[in-house]
Amino acid sequence: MSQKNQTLGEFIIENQSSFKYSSGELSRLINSIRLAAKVVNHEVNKAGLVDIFGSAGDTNIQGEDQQKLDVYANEKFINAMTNRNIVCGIASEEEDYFVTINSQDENNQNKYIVLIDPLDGSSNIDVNVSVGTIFSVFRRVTPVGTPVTIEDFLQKGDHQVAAGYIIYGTSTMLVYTTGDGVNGFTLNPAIGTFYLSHPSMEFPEDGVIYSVNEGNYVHFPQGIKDYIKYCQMEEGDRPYTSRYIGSLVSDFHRNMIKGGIYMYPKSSKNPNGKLRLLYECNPMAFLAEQANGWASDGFNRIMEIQPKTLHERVPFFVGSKNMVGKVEEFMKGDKT
Ligand code: AHM
Ligand code: MG
Repeated sequence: MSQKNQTLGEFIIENQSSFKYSSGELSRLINSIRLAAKVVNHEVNKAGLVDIFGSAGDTNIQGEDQQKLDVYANEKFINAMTNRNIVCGIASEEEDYFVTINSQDENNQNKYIVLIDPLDGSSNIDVNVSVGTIFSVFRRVTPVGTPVTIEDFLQKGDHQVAAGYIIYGTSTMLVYTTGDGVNGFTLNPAIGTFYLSHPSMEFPEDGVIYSVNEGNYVHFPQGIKDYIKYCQMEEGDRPYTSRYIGSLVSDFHRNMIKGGIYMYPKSSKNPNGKLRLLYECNPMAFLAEQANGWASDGFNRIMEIQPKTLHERVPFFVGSKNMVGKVEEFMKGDKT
């Protein structure tokens, strides 16, 4: 029985057997993400010292090259997973193509592939706003021991075996699911340990927060314009409150706790929206559904979309069930 104050390490061991493909490998994978998260957290927390230590491309006072934090995070997460012989392939929002791991080794029995957005919302770093890491885990579909192929990565979100995010915020948290609910762990930075602080997280079925970049309003489809007007109209608990950090992980996290919807619709500027199906939408959709929420592209369930390319984008609506349902109703009436 999981309990508050349990460490992430204890939680992983205790829950390993409840995972249907349990072999310990997935536990080791989550462990490697936990370790990389701590390293990246340390670096993200120092970001404000950039004027003292030097910015990307500079050499710092100790003679070390300074990297952009998203490049740094990408390296740390990929290294943590690669060096431990856990996964057979990784695709990252930071890389053009997927990385194959130990493909030549016939004894390589690694079954998992990972898709990762190492530092989402990184344009917020300069202004001290929370950013996040998002990850999605699948079992490979090609035979174990052979090189991974694009087919292993282009799976529907429905086939995810785990997904999660790390939020580098006022506290650093790791929130993840292996298909058995969503649990959140908060880092105690003094001792470098994550503790179970938010067991069984759930979106309230309804909420009063809508999160969208309203600066794009005139470019949105009519259905979304109508929904935004609906949110602003006086009736019942409306007008709703608008909260938009512009950092998906942070907006999602707040909405999951308080009840709300995050939207990145298509627009005349971005016909497929902005967010990436594989690195951002699928993992957040899996978490949302595991937390009693919902995720849609306005018409279809996100996790049923068949991906065609690694970096494809998709309109994204995620959050409290009834709110996402309402957007779908408005989009049905949209003839634009
Ligand atoms: P990124 O992957 O380049 O960081 O972009 C994703 C981010 C999300 O975290 C955030 O919700 C969105 O972009 C904000 O976009 P915009 O500035 O267009 O509102
Ligand atoms: Mg991103």
